[in-house]
Amino acid sequence: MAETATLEKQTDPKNKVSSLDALVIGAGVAGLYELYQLRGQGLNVKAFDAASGVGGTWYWNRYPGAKFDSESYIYQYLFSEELYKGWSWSERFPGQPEIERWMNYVADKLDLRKDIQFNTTITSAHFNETTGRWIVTTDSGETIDTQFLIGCTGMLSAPLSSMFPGQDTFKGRIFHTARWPREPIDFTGKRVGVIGIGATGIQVIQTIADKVGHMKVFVRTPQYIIPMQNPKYSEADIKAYKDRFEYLAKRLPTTFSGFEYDFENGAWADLTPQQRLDTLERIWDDGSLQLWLASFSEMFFDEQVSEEVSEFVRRKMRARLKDPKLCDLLIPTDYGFGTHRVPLETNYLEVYHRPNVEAVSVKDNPIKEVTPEGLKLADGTVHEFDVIIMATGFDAGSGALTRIDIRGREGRALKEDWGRDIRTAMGMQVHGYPNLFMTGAPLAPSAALCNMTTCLQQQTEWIADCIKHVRSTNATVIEASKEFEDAWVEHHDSIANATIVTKTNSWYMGSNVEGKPRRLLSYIGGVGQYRQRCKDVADKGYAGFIMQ
Ligand code: NA7
Repeated sequence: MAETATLEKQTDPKNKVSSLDALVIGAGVAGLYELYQLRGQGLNVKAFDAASGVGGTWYWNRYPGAKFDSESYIYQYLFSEELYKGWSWSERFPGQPEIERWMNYVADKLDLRKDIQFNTTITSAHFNETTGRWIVTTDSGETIDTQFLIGCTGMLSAPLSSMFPGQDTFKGRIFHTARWPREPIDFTGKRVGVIGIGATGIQVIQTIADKVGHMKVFVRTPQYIIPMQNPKYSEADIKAYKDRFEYLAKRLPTTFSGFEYDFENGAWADLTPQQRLDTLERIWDDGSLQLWLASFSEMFFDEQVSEEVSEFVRRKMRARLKDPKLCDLLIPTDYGFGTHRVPLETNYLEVYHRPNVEAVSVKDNPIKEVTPEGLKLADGTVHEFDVIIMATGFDAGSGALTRIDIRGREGRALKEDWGRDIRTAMGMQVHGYPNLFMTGAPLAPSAALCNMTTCLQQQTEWIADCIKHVRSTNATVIEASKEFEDAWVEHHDSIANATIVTKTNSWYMGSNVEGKPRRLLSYIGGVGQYRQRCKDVADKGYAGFIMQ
């Protein structure tokens, strides 16, 4: 009996241990390119993704109204002119279906699908100190032994979907925006409750307001917003941006935020009040994130400048809201513009003037639980719904990796290490976890303050080059030294703490997750500076990294 069982165990493919040079977790923007690069180096590499298709963020976030806040012509891979020019965007800020199609175009064009295993979640990764390799397991019971492990898991990919007691008792349907079903949802005549007015909530709310029976939006922290200007692209527009490929490929990696625009409007202190206003008005009219990421950097450091820019935006918002009560509810007053993510929107504020939409303040009367009928607030009021939409965000930066059982040297667990203190070496390695690389991770420029494709390309390229370097030596293992990591954390903190961004509560600081250590998750020293620092490390033979 025992022998038969052993034989069965050995012949079951699930129990087979396969071997790779590199395993990439994720088939989104970073994962696809990392796979492409490592395969190009001749490595035996494979990517795994929990989704059934490519796209990462753009696979999962298929909620109504999901779209870019980066201009489409810069949310691109810039390593290949052919790839860039082979795709034409329909508008400046396209929606999720078009973006997902683009990601599929990339996967096909680079012939990546054959090396991606879909519908597979990586559940654990344990470093074997004897072999210097990672033992990775999947939810389907497979085991993979790999030299390098690269977590291209996304900065905003671990949804906060179980937040309230009683969610499983609700008689209607609850959707988290990042786990939206593929089939269309018919909201006709439905009573819909929306929790969350971040970048996601705003996109959903403005998109479904005219489709629902009745909608209540639960507002805890109001948002500064910028009205999006989203022209359709003509053939001439498309040709014009494609003609600028070379310029963009050089320009984007050097700016503060990886966007085309940069802080080039002069110093705030050198301008007259009228000149400042003229500049703000001009940039406001652009209808992009430029007002936030490329108007006046002083707004991140100087309370007075922050207040003046914030008041400029408040005035714009006030002018659109008819009811003073709505102004009180929807216009921020207790934090500065741009100290956390500024969403672009289209007629979002006007939604609250509709007879079928109501804003409910939950600042002083929080949501207590979900009941079979709807949402119950602290004062006992129950709001009844057919559908509850949770646009409640993510365990940003660290969550995607800490949801995997990752163990480094001496069995140390990443979840525990980051549960105490979120530290990385340039956001790409963690001391104690050799041969583990990561992108979109804490302490590197990321979603918060970077056009993701710019940063993810730079990071995946750095990692691919680093792996190439290791393989060109006699070493088999590379690990950030403790000293290097300490120095990076100190550098990161010194810039972050000089800003007023760290004073505002949001996912930027990890404050949206109870108990999460507080630290600015994204590097705020600028994409150009970050890139230069990474390059310097590589140029010095990966100084600060130990190879064995
Ligand atoms: P965000 O920006 O984290 O927004 C989450 C929203 O959910 C925000 O308005 C929260 O209010 C709200 N929220 C969370 N929990 C509650 C409770 N318990 N009660 C009421 N309201 C709550 O997530 P998004 O998905 O919009 O955006 C994440 C990023 O994805 C975005 O920045 C882009 O870069 C892409 P709070 O502010 O905490 O008071």
